[in-house]
Amino acid sequence: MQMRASSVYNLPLMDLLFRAQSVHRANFDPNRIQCAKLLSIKTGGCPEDCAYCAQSARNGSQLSASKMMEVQKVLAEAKKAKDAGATRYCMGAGWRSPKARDMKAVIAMVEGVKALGLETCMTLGMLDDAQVVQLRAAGLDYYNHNIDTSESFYPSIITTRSFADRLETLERVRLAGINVCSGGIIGMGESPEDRIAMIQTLADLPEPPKSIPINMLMPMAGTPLADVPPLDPIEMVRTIATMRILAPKSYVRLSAGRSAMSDELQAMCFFAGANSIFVGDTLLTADNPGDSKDAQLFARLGLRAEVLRPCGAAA
Ligand code: SAM
Ligand code: DTB
Ligand code: SF4
Repeated sequence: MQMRASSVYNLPLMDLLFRAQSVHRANFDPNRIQCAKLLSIKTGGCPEDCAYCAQSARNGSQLSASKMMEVQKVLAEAKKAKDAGATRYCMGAGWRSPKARDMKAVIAMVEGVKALGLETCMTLGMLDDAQVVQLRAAGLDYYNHNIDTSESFYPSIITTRSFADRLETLERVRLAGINVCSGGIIGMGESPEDRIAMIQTLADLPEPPKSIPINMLMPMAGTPLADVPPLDPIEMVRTIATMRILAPKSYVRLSAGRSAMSDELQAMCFFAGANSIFVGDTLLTADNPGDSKDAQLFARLGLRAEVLRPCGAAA
């Protein structure tokens, strides 16, 4: 029977966790975590008004806009990430959408990172029909484009593009044969019903995204959400557990926000079914715990990093 997020999210926590961990074990090795590395290939100066984001030119954050990184520099960073144990390399740009003139370098990055034996992911904003075809032809494995929150809360967070725009790009990506990576952010002042609706929307896509990042808001100085009161961390655990139950075969990523989380909270998130993290000491612009802290965390919890089989399928 297909579960509804609304019938699961508010279960007594022990019941929710037991269900989520049972679903998780039926589909994944519960002691393996996928390690992805992020790189901002073009930072800041973004014309969108996403209230959480340090890269929006409309927000008062101090971030100055950079040019797109050179391909060779990106590949050198990707090689370092591979040597440190990452299996997926995610490249992000502070764009509303890529310009035609940007595509040549973007494609060279996909091809080069893939040639290193890493899975590739890009997050570049909205894509048109020609761009999804170009990215597919380059061999892009995943495209990240988050729905971010519920349809009804979305206009309180972003006004420069609509929820429907986001869904449209996701559908283009899917139809082009690129794996969809899509999730959202919690802790932006949304209600539990908004979190439930976001989870349900993701689960009800033509197929659930294969990769689902769940971000805890990292309040960025100068943004409209800089002073939002912190969310009860148990809501993060509930969000992950519910997402795991509704998308049993997807990677659910405990994404932004780990630098403010205790080992114990992260352990609960893994028990709830999170099986992917971003490694390294920076995300796009914000802090992340870094490799030595994560090595200690993995040792404490008996977790191991996932490795890729030669064919590219996750072990
Ligand atoms: N510009 C592209 C876009 O918006 O799709 C790609 C980059 S954008 C920074 C990628 C995602 O990072 C956003 O959709 C959002 O979910 C997440 N994100 C950005 N700032 C964040 C913050 N302060 N805390 C948590 N997540 C954040
Ligand atoms: C996603 O869902 N989270 C990542 C990735 N996809 C691109 C980005 C997190 C950004 C956190 C804030 C920053 O680094 O500026
Ligand atoms: Fe731009 Fe993406 Fe940040 Fe929104 S989330 S302001 S689109 S970089």
